Amino acid sequence: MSQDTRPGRVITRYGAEMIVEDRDGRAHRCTARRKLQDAVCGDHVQWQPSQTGNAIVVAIERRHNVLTRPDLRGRPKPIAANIDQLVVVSAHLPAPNWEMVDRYLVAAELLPADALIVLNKSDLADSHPVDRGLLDEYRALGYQVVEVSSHREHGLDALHAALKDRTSILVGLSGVGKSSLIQNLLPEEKIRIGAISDYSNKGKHTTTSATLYHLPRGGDLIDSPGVRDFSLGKVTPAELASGFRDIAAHGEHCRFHNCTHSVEPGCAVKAAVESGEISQRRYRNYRAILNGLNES
Ligand SMILES: Nc1nc2c(ncn2[C@@H]2O[C@H](COP(=O)(O)OP(=O)(O)OP(=O)(O)O)[C@@H](O)[C@H]2O)c(=O)[nH]1
Ligand SMILES: [Mg+2]
Ligand SMILES: [Zn+2]
Repeated sequence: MSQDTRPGRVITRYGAEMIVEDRDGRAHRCTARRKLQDAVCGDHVQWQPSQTGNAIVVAIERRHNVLTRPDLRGRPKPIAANIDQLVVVSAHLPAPNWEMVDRYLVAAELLPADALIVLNKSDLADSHPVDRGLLDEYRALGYQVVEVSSHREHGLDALHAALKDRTSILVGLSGVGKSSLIQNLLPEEKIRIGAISDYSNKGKHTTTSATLYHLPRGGDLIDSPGVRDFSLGKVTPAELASGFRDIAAHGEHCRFHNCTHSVEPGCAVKAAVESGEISQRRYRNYRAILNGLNES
């Protein structure tokens, strides 16, 4: 490699072009070498400046993990890399899809990354109530649940604290307010947000590419394009069970070590569902995902 190869981190990517931030926090427009087409937001890279046009990304550092989403043909498409925490954002409106939340929680366990559950638009709690019992259920499983309103700037301190000193990514349905939360957490960086979305030149408010921001109180936060649904892609039944904390804990006591907790005798998970230690809802979600794995 030439001497003028420098370290940087991919902030965002649009097609073949990306923005790479250098060690001093300066942004550079880069193109990837053809073999490196899969560099994504959050990747640590080596790049070379150029006098004539875009700088060039010449190498991607080894990733800790990469969050993927199945594309239209079901192939895993990388969204963002080197993630410490998956922030699963729901809202009072659109109504939460708790099955999808469970799938994201499995994805977090498998990355591996921590998971944080955020419920936004608490200003709409009276007109669009959610089942509070479900929030308690997730808290009992050990997940932190933070309720916020980006319109009323409610709950942002708790969110700041939960995002400190690591790289987190906001995921969830389109329209739950992920980008609005970023705007609230980074009031003094609005110009930069504007600059980056101008660069995308799509003229839409909805997010089209994962983009990394630096939080004023420490930590990095990636905004990602919302989804209509999220599926896990290729996972094994054992991986799936390990992603459900409640099921994994009881699954150690099943008669068969490779129990899928569906039809086997001596299943400690089914016993725990019957005794109420595991919620019927979580078990139904587990079975629904398991059935989906058998079909694909
Ligand atoms: N009432 C209310 N509306 C909100 C709140 N936060 C965001 N919104 C509105 O929800 C809509 C969607 O907000 P966005 O921030 O674009 O949502 P997003 O999750 O980034 O959407 P995608 O980029 O499509 O994934 C906008 O009209 C926001 O003004 C909130 O706390 N309360
Ligand atoms: Mg958005
Ligand atoms: Zn079992």
